[in-house]
Amino acid sequence: MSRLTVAQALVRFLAVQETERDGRRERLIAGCFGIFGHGNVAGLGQALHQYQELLPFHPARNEQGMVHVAAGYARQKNRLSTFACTTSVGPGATNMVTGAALATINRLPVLLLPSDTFATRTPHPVLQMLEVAHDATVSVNDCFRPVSRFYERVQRPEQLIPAALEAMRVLTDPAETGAVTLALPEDVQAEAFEVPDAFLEPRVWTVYRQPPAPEALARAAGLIRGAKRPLIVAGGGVIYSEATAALREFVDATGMPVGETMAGRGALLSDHPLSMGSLGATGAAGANRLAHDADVVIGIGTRWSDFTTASHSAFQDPGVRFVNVNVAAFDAGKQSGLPVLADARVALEQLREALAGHRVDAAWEERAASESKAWAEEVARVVSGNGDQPGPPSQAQIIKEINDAAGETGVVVCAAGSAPGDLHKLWRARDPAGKSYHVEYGYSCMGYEIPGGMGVKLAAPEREVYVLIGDGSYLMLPGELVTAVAQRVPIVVVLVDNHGYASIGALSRSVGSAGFGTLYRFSENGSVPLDPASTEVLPLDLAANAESLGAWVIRARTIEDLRAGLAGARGAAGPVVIHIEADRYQGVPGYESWWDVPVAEVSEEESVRAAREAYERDHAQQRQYLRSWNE
Ligand SMILES: Cc1ncc(C[n+]2csc(CCOP(=O)(O)OP(=O)(O)O)c2C)c(N)n1
Ligand SMILES: [Mg+2]
Repeated sequence: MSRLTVAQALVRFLAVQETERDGRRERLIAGCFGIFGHGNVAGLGQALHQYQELLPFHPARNEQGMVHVAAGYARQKNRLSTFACTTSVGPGATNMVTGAALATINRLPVLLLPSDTFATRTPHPVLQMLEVAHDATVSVNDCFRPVSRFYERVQRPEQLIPAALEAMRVLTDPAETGAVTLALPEDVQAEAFEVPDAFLEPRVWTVYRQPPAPEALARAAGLIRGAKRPLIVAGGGVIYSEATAALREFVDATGMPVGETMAGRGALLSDHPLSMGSLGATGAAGANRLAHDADVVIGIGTRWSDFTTASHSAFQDPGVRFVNVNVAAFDAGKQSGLPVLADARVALEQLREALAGHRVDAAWEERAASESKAWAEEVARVVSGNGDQPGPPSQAQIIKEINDAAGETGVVVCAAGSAPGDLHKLWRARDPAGKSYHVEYGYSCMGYEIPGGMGVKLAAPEREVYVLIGDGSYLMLPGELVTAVAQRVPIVVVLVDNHGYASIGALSRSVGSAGFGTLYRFSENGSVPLDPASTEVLPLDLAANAESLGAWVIRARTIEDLRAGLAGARGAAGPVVIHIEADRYQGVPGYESWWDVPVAEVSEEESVRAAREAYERDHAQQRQYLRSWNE
């Protein structure tokens, strides 16, 4: 027994947790990010100071940002390691709610330690406390409940022990993982108790590879054997389970084409003849044409988001059936599919054996291979820009430069704006482990890019990390650049400035609303200017802004400047920001796809009425996927 405060016991505990998969071990909690206030300065602040050698502490600039660092790190580590994040009470705590939602939606482990108001309640109402007159057990931290996979408020010191153990279990369970929140009242953090030695001893959390039930495997093999036009949809689960080699072997053995989700992009090398690239709303032409006709769709490690299914319009065969390989029963049950509850790698290996000697119809395979080739040519065309036309380069050209600079192992990090869709279509994945493409598109959270990229670099210092960020996203959360400067994290941030929200501007035009409110401009009478043709932009200098935060800034005007900047940024000792203007209106087109964004049913505006008509036509393509796998 040792007499320790709750915070001291927690820090000592976190420092000795490990994960293990396939016999490889690593630290579960790599360190702790934090911002101190009265809620945690004497509790966790004191403990982290005392045990600096055991659990490294990293000061952050914004609580949301530090959760993004943890999420980016966890994703790069295939969910086997993450960071803890400590905050004060009140605003510091609730600043983490967005980060928690992002982690939970993307199924990424992050450990959140918001401080809470006094368990004793004696000094209440304490600074920054929300008073709920009818329910004294409520605090602002209850906002974490819906966005956490495990939540507990530790009201007594002894409660730390079961809470901490349960937290580790959820963090390391691939089916349950997400944000885990332990709310720590400020008085309880500093309270001492007798801590059993066993609680402080090293503990290993094994991540087992769950094999599929034999019946499920047999049924899946039967369905696939009977398929005339099968299509694999590779999701993030393929990459997290390190199943990219198993996927390649499966594809080589069976001749089945593969489309990829946002999280699964890069699961198969882009040059593979059966790699169809991106699928769905931001999908490649060939991938979407195959999806249209597929009769059996094998989803592996996907949560079937609306971008993947093109809002339930991608798969049009009236008899289409789904096989869902997933560690989470919740996802395995979607689309009336045959659930194959299993680790992606084991399932792919066993399916390959069960299908030994089987190969898809030659015509289907040939069609896929020719679509894959045609798509590579289309990508090459789109990224080559528009010749010698004056004006800033297109985003597609910028993506090509980053793709070339990244080579085989560089990682592109992105989250919101027009870049994720463009990247999904255009990125040529060249890393056999599938780790070159890191687009956070579960929450598509503006502001994730810089801290998320920092997390990636901390997890994989040997890789070059390229953060692709729009001016809008940059303005949401530039502060973590300071953290990257302070910690000398050499990420390369390519800041694409098109003076506003180009993606939402295009979306607004497509629903008939003329890009309303999406350009950065001076307001008129407290409102946005009514003249959509007005081109006067705000005198913002985001390059100077980045410079003022301590980053090394390169101002690129041409695509050649960008290329030179990317080459020059190599080997920098801290973050480099390459600022470049991009053409606001020269977007990458959509290919054989649709995304359900509802259009006003009635309007005085002709443009809206026209958009509504188009919407109703497209909407008729929406399907419910009700045919059961065993029909
Ligand atoms: C936190 C947050 N708020 C709002 C949105 C909705 N949204 C998606 S993209 C976008 C604009 C992004 O602008 P920018 O980063 O400049 O990229 P661009 O669209 O110009 O490519 C907005 C407002 C979001 N995804 N995240
Ligand atoms: Mg922009």
